[in-house]
Amino acid sequence: MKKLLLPLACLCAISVHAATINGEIDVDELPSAKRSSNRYQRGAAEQPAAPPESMAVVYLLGDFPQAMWDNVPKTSELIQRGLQFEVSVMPVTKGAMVVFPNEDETFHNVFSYSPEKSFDLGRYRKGEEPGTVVFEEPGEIAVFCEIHRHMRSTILVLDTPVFTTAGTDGTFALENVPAGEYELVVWYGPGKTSHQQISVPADQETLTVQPAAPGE
Ligand SMILES: [Cu+2]
Repeated sequence: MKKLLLPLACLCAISVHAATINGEIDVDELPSAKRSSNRYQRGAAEQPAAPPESMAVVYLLGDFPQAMWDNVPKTSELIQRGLQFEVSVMPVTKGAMVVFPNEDETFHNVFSYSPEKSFDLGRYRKGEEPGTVVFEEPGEIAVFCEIHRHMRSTILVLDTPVFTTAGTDGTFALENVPAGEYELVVWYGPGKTSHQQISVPADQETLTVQPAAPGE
């Protein structure tokens, strides 16, 4: 009987000893989103919606069981609506496919020149088949629209299954983190991150961390 239980020991440890990591990032470090909408051409027939709020992404680097990699979403959507990308940043795990639906009556043409993944989806509008891209390499993928120069977003391709987007108040929670040693990374905006080592003890259900300032 004891032998039969052994293969499950690892999975049991994850569910029993997984912790939630709470924290709050400094929202004053987030870039202002206001600047981009001012660039929209005057007299244009359609005015863009407010740009998406700047958001921080929080993630852990370390060793994770295969089951955690297997459980991350394989597909995400970055919607274009109101002549804006719906979010300022979208974190995905490497290998994920991103679909780019256009919910506007007008055409968009999403593209990126980022070295980890460059692409050009061509023009399509609401109701047409959206373009898709699979992101295999971790990196910070700057995404634009060829037609509307104010439109911008970032796809953050991560080498980890453990990540979250902080709320607009800066708070975040990383859930189901197995005990272990990790690097906690906060992404505040393009090229702006903080890094720190954290330790998740096996006997703790919640852990509160104070994220380092960007550049550390
Ligand atoms: Cu566009």
